[in-house]
Amino acid sequence: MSATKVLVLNGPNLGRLGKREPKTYGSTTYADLVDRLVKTGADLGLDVQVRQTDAEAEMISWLHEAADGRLPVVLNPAAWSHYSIAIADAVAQRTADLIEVHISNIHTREEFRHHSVISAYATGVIAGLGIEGYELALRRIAGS
Ligand code: CA2
Repeated sequence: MSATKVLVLNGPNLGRLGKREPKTYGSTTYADLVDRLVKTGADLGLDVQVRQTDAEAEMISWLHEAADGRLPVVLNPAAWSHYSIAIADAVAQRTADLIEVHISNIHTREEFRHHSVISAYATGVIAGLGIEGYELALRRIAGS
């Protein structure tokens, strides 16, 4: 049987992981995150594709691709979490599990980060567990 394809989609500024703000986002670089998630996915029998964009239109096209292909998604919408109805509308079209992940605990940070407009349309939400949150999301997808 072929491996289940999963998209791990990352929003704006997450390509800067490991380069700035290690106290908030850890010291793992984006390249290391990609390697780790591809390896974790392979161990779980998943074909994981990790992508990052700073462009909202590109993220929406990836969410459409997932919806049309019935692909599960792990999504860190980054700052879009807090205001993008366009991303929320694209997530609402999902046809498979979509788990929202935040590296930091958005609920202990500035007030404007406490609410995610995406969460109502996600299967579940993981926040504050660092990059392990992505791996837990993949485990959940592998088991479902
Ligand atoms: O905790 C998360 O994963 C966030 O989604 C990250 C977003 C932030 O806007 C959300 O409130 C919470 C920001 C991503 C910025 O990532 C950086 C990583 C390293 C250095 C600078 C920014």
